[in-house]
Parts: sequence; C-alpha cells; structure tokens
Amino acid sequence: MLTDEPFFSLVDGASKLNLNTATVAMLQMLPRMTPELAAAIVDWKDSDDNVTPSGAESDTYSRLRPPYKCKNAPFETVDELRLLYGADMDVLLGEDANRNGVLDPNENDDNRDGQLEPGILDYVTVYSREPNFHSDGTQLTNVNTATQLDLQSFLQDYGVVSPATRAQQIYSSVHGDPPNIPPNPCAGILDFYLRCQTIGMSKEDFSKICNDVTTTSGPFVRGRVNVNTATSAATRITQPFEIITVAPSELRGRDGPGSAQTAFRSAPPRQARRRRAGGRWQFDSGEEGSEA
Ligand SMILES: [Ca+2]
Ligand SMILES: [Ca+2]
Ligand SMILES: [Ca+2]
Ligand SMILES: [Ca+2]
Repeated sequence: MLTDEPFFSLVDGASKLNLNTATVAMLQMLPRMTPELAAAIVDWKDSDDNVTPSGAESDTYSRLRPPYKCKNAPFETVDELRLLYGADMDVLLGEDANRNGVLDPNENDDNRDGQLEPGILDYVTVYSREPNFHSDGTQLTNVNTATQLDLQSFLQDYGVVSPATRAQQIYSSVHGDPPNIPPNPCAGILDFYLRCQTIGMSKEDFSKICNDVTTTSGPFVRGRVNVNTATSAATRITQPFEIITVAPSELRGRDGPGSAQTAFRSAPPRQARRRRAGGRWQFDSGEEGSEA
C-alpha cells in the first residue's frame, strides 16, 4: 500500500536482511549498495584483521580523524553502519533524508518517479532469528550430527519413501568417505533441500520433514528472511541463498524509525507468492514463528 500520509505498523524483522549473517554477495544486491560498503560490513563484524577485497579493517579506520578501531564483532544496531568506511548518507538513507517514510518536497527524488526509494537502513536488521526447536521445546533433527540409524528412523517415522537408502545417501553426503572424500556438512536448509533433490527425494517427501530438521545446533537460527513478508528487494536477495522461512520470527520494530516505515511497501512480493503457489517450499505457515 502506498500513501502520502505517514502511518505506523508492525514490521516482521525477518522481512529484512540480517547484517550479522549476510555475505558480501547478498549485501551487494541491496539497492544503492556499493562493493566497498558491502565488504566493509563483513570486515566490521568478522573477528579478523584480514581485509576483504575492497573492504576495511582497523588499518583503514586508524587513518581517519578521529581514528578508531574496526569492531571485529557482530553488529548490535543497524546504526553502526554510520561508522563504516564507505557508508555515506545517500547509500544509508536513499531519498528519505529524514527517515519519515515519505518523499518530502525538500527531498531529492533521484530517479524522478514520484515514489520514495529508501536507503539500505530500511532493508537491514540485526535481530532476526527463529527458534531452532519445536514449540514444545523438543529438538529438531540435526542432519549434520544425526547418525545414519537416527536418520533412517526419522525418515521412517515421517513416511519418507525408501528411508534406509535415503538415510545412507544423506549421511554419506554430510560425512563424506574419509580419507578420500572429506565431510561436507549442510550449510543450511536450502543446501539440505538441494542435496535431497540430487539424491532423488521427491518434493512431497521433503515437505514431510522440512519443518522438523535443522543444520545447526544452538537455540536459534539467525538471519533467515521470510519470503512472505520480505520486500521485493529483499526477496531478490534471497533467491540464490539459504534464506527460507515462512512465519514471522519477530514482529518487532526495533531497527529505528525506518522499521515502521517499511509498511509503505509491505504488500507480499509477487515472487514469494509464486514460489509458494509453485509448491517448491512446502513449509506450513505458523509452525516455527508461532514459537518466537
Ligand atoms: Ca576481515
Ligand atoms: Ca574484521
Ligand atoms: Ca522523507
Ligand atoms: Ca524515487
């Protein structure tokens, strides 16, 4: 919905890209993002002092006046972006210099379309996360750590066709065949899905298990983007990467004034609807997010 009048509403935190989990490639797909800032974001949060190509570590920041150090730790707020090398107001704020969600008469309509194009502050978060367990507190099945026998009984319980064969194939894919084929843990659910596809598991079978598996330990999965609430820009970013969730993980507008304003573009992206309609991701809405 587009309007000239400011209004406030809740915005799904998982509709945004999480600065602490995003890669350079993902960041570079944000509107107005420069290769230098995308690399500087990764260097800001990574613990090392190795400069990502085009990026910036403490060497760069120590030459500024006044000098300061690269954080080398996760972002605690999106406003830390203002400290980053290469972060100018044009990139951060876009056409919305005062961050009120409206294209005001004194603001530049850079592309002269009469619409507001916000900067990257509107597309990013540091908070998105979802529970890595069932609503009753029980564990999901971690496909990276489960034994072959555990996998087999899991697949059997969920009615997957040929559970023994599938368990053996998944186990081999994750654990390799040392010493010749090294272990190769699944990087995320999308990676796991692609492997299941490769071994010939049907979409129907995958849909039976997808809400009950994980690829990480720890209580939360961070940084997934909700394709049902993401803006069209964020959905473009999700395409080639591991960012799939469906239910809102955290309905909180904690990313500053821009959060409430993203409601100006809150219509579900056409792409996300197609993806669901096509049945590629058979996630049931409300499962994990209701636990947040
Ligand atoms: Ca680095
Ligand atoms: Ca660093
Ligand atoms: Ca404005
Ligand atoms: Ca515009």
